[in-house]
Amino acid sequence: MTFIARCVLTAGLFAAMTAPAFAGDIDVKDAWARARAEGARAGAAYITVMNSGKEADALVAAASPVADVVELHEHRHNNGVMEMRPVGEMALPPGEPVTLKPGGLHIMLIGLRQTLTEGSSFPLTLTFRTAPPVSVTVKVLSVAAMGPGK
Ligand SMILES: [Cu+2]
Repeated sequence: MTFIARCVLTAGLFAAMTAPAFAGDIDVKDAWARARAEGARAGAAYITVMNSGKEADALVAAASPVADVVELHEHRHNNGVMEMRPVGEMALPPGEPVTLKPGGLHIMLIGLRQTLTEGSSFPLTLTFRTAPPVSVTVKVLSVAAMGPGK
C-alpha cells in the first residue's frame, strides 16, 4: 500500500468514527394495501423504498394501529406451493428502489382491528436498521389492485 493510499484510508476511518451515526437517506412512496372484506383477519401493505444514501440499510420492523401484529414477509415457492414466511429484515441496497408487491415482499397485517375499505387509508410506521423511523399513510385500493395507478 502506498503512503498516500494509507493516508486516505486513515482519514476515511477517522471520518467514520467521528461523524454522527449514519442517518441514512430513505424515501418511502406508493404505500398501498388491498381492500379486505369485513371480518377479514389479515391483510398486507406494500411500499416502495429508495435508499439514496451511500450505505446499505434495511427495513427491520413495521407497526400500524390497524393490526395486532405487523410482520415483514416474503413469498416463495416451495415444491410448487407458494407460501409466505417472515423475514428478519428487508435489505435496502444504496441507489436501488425496493418495491414490495403482491406475490413478493410484503408487510403482513395480522389480526386486523378494522375493515380495510377501498378509498380509506391508515398509518404505517417503518423502522430501519440505521435511518430514523418513517411514517407513511397507506391508501387502500381495490381488492384486486396490483399497485397504485394499476
Ligand atoms: Cu404474509
